[in-house]
Amino acid sequence: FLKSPKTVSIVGCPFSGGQPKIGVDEGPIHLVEAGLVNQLQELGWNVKFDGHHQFEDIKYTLSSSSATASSPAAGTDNDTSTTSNHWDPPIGILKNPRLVSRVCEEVAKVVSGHAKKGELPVTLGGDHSLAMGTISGTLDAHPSAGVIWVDAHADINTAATTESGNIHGMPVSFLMGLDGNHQAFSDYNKSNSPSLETPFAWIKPVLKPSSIVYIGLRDVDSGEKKILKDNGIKAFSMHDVDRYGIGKVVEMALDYLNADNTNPDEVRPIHLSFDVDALDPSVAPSTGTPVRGGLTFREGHYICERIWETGALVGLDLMEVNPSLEDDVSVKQTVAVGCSLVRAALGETLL
Ligand code: NNH
Ligand code: MN
Ligand code: MN
Ligand code: MN
Repeated sequence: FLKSPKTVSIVGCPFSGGQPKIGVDEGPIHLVEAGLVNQLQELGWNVKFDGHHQFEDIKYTLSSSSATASSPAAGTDNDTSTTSNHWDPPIGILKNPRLVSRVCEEVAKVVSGHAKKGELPVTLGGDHSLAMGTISGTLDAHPSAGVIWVDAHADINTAATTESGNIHGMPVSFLMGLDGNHQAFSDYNKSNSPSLETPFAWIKPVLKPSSIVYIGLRDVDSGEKKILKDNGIKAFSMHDVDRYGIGKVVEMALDYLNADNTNPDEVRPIHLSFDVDALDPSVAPSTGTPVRGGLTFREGHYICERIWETGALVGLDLMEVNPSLEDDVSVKQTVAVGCSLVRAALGETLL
């Protein structure tokens, strides 16, 4: 399908509602300002980019469709995403559930639309809750696709296990339709005030537990460990990267996904969801939840290069760059690494 370079569509998603720190919504703006579009054109890609997505109208629609829309929004501190709005109160402890749901629903349509035209969607976050949208979109266009999720975190908490209530720690559980969410949302429906919508009802549980492989994990919550185990989900932690080396780990990840391919005659399409916090904080400091002991610059790039080399890449996410964290030098460094990972996944470094 994507043998020779054609068209890449940049899906810029300035969105931070899946976590509490402001600034991650500026990630895509900084990545593009750093010259990413030109850099990809120089690699021979036809690049489609017509500005970042505006999710403001979603906020507006949500707030004005709420029965209590005339009352002022709660809270005035500048930490917009922890300030819950009257039109989007928490469900359990989940923060901004309706906003996150609507934004991801739109992203899913955009990504699927590009992918169905044969383009390669590259989504720039924004926080990792957006992957509910990107992966739904990819699987809509390429139903046999497998996911490689590169992250310090597993992002597979359910409404029953999350300790933070931050939805960027949960997207995989929604994509899989795990039980812990069903229960929480059916409880919510019983007590729901009819003016407020039930979020995440649009998500189809399209991702099988056997269709994802993790690389880089080192900060996994205890509830998540149980979920990974109970569902037999393949995960290569930093311990595995140390033990086998990154080359072997990526081969094992690719072999695992291809062994499970529903169509044994094709190389299985791959969606790569890359959370920049998978990299060591010395390499990518400007991110919301840095964890020591991460991937080196080369290990991160190797993953991208090897996946490019398979010719099977059908979707790419680069998430969680937060240009308002750490000093200017760190921000520049993190943005530059982000651009560099995208270029590596799009064929830059292979001779
Ligand atoms: N596991 C934690 C949570 O659910 C942290 C998730 N943070 C991330 N994930 N940055 O990639 O809140
Ligand atoms: Mn800025
Ligand atoms: Mn993540
Ligand atoms: Mn992470």
